[in-house]
Amino acid sequence: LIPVDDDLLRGWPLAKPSPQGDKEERGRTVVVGGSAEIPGAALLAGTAALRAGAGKLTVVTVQRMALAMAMALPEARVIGLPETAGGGLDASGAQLLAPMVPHTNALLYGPGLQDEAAAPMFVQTLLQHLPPTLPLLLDALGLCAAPHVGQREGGLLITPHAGEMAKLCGESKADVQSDPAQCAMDTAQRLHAVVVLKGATTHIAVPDGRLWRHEGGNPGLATSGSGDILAGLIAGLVARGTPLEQAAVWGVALHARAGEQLAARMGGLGFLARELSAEIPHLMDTGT
Ligand code: NPW
Ligand code: AMP
Ligand code: MG
Repeated sequence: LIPVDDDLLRGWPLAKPSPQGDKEERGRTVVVGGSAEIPGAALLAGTAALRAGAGKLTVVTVQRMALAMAMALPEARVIGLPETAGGGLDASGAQLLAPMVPHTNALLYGPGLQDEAAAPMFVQTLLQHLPPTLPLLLDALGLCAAPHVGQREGGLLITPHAGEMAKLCGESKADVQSDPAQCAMDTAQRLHAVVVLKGATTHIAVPDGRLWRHEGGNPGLATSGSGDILAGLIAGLVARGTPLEQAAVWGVALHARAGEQLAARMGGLGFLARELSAEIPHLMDTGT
């Protein structure tokens, strides 16, 4: 069990951009999520990906929210797709989407999605038309697709909280919380995934058995949209070329430290998830 602390991060630095580097070099992130009832989650995740230094961002959401999304996040390309009756993304849209995002470096699926029944079908269809080397990240409702994805060349990364993990494992939340480290490791092996099991203590497990534990952050991080920021942040790091496990460890640490900084400046409770993102660039510069 490896503790995520300053020593670990100092010895495992994020790659620096080359001085001549352009935005292509730091990769394209595609965030698929948001729905009429929860449009903000994809916005938060997309913003965090850019704050992590990703070069380009595309947000894919339901057609009727696309214009609002584009106005709220002018740095993004925004693609609107057809909706299911349940307010999710219809799988027919996945076939339309694939040729529009051919050079993606990280695909995040899930924040703010509605329609659990339709969620796995959309991403399965999309993956059939995208290269197997593309890293896939699943969060929120996108997590229900995790058992259907199989082993991926580009890797799979999931970011459940204890409630979502319980559902994914068919266990009770109390079972997950009684031994989160074991649960993260078992799930990493079963799903061939990097698992970020979130909480006040976060465990990060990879299929080969390695396990990290992060303690830090503060209760102010337990707020609406906080997990969407974490998922986008990790996706942005992956788009930059960071290996999945390093992106997971660094993403968790940066997210927690962003919370600590906001707490110190504003107070321990009541900062907004969207305010976490702006803390990230400076934290990345100072190393830890
Ligand atoms: P309960 O009720 O707490 O007992 P949430 P979420 C459980 C989007 N958002 N530890 C909880 O159980 C997200 O992207 C959009 C243990 C419940 O059964 C997602 O798509 C926002 N259990 C969606 O909303 C901002 C926990 O898990 C289940 C737990 C759901 O978001 C907000 C689901 O719980 C939000 O991020 C924990 N720490 N937390 C927007 N701006 O539009 C939850 N559970 O609270 O409905 O799940 O991850 O917050
Ligand atoms: P979500 O539930 O998906 O919005 O994610 C919540 C985020 O806040 C996760 O990254 C958790 O690890 C983090 N978090 C929640 N509660 C705490 C806490 N008490 N201390 C530190 N981090 C927390
Ligand atoms: Mg969440």
